[in-house]
Amino acid sequence: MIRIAAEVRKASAVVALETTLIAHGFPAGEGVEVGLAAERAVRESGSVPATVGVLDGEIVVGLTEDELARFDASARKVGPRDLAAAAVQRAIGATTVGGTLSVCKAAGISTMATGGLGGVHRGWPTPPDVSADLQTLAESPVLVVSAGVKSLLDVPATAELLETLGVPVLGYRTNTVPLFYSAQGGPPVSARVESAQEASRIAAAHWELGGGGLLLVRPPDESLDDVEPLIERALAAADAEGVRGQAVTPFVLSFLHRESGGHTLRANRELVIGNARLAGEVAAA
Ligand code: PSU
Ligand code: MN
Repeated sequence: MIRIAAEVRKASAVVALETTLIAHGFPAGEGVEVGLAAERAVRESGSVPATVGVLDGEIVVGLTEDELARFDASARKVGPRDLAAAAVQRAIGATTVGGTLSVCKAAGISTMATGGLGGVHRGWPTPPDVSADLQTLAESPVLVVSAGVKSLLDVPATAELLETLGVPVLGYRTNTVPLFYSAQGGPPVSARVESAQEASRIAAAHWELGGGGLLLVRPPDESLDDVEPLIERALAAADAEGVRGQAVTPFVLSFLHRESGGHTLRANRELVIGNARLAGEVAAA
C-alpha cells in the first residue's frame, strides 16, 4: 500500500514534505510550484525530498513532478484517520502534517518540513477543534520544522498542549515561538538551538530516551508584523459566511492573500522554502 520512491529508499538523509499546503494553501497552480521549490531547497542542503500523498490507491513517499501536478484544490484533505480510506477509495489525498507524520512513522523517515503546524483553534471549545497534528506528532519519532503553527490558531494554547503532550519545541536562533508571518510576540520555546547540528543531536538524544516527535520552529526571514488585524477580519468574515471545519483555512488564507496585496502569499512561500532548507540541513546532520 505504501510506495517509496527508489531514490528515497536509497538515501541516508530524507525530508518528508506534506501535500495539503500544496493543494489547499495556495492559489490554483502556485502550490505545486512552491512544493517543487521546497524540494529543491531540501536537495541544496544535501538531503533527498520525499513529498507524500495518496494517489491511484497507493500512499506515495516521493511523488514525481508529474504526480505532484495532480494535487489541486479538488484533492481530499487527508489527516491520520483518512489515509486508509483515501488509499482504498483511490482518492487523490493531500496529506496534512499529521497524515504525513503517520506515513513517516511507517516508512522510517525522521525529518519533515511544513509551513505551520495545526493546533488549537481560537475560541476553543467552540468549536472544539484541535488538530490531529498535535497527538500524531507526540506519537511519531520525527522532527518537524515549521514557522510555528497556522496563523489563524490560538498559539499560546497550542504551546501549552505541546507541553502536555511532551513535545519539545526547539527555537532555531529564537527564544519564542514564531507567529507564522511574524517572528515576534509568541510564547517561549522549551529550548533554543543555534544550529541544525545541535537540533539533530537533541532529536537523537530525545529518541534514545524513548521520546516521540519534536518541533523545530524557525522565524520567517522577513517578519510581517501587521497581519493580526487582517486575520481577525478574515475569521469574522468566515464566521459570518458560515464557513466551517476544513474550509476555514483555505478561506482565511485567500482572504489574507487578497487583502494584504499578496504580501502574505509571498511570506508563506518563502517560509515554506526556508523551513524545507533547514530540515534538509537537520536530516543531513
Ligand atoms: N498551515 C497553513 N495552511 C495549511 C496548513 C497549515 O498555513 O493548509 C495545513 C497543514 O497541512 C496542517 C493542516 O497539517 O493544515 C492542519 O489542518 P487541521 O487544523 O484541519 O488539522
Ligand atoms: Mn481541525
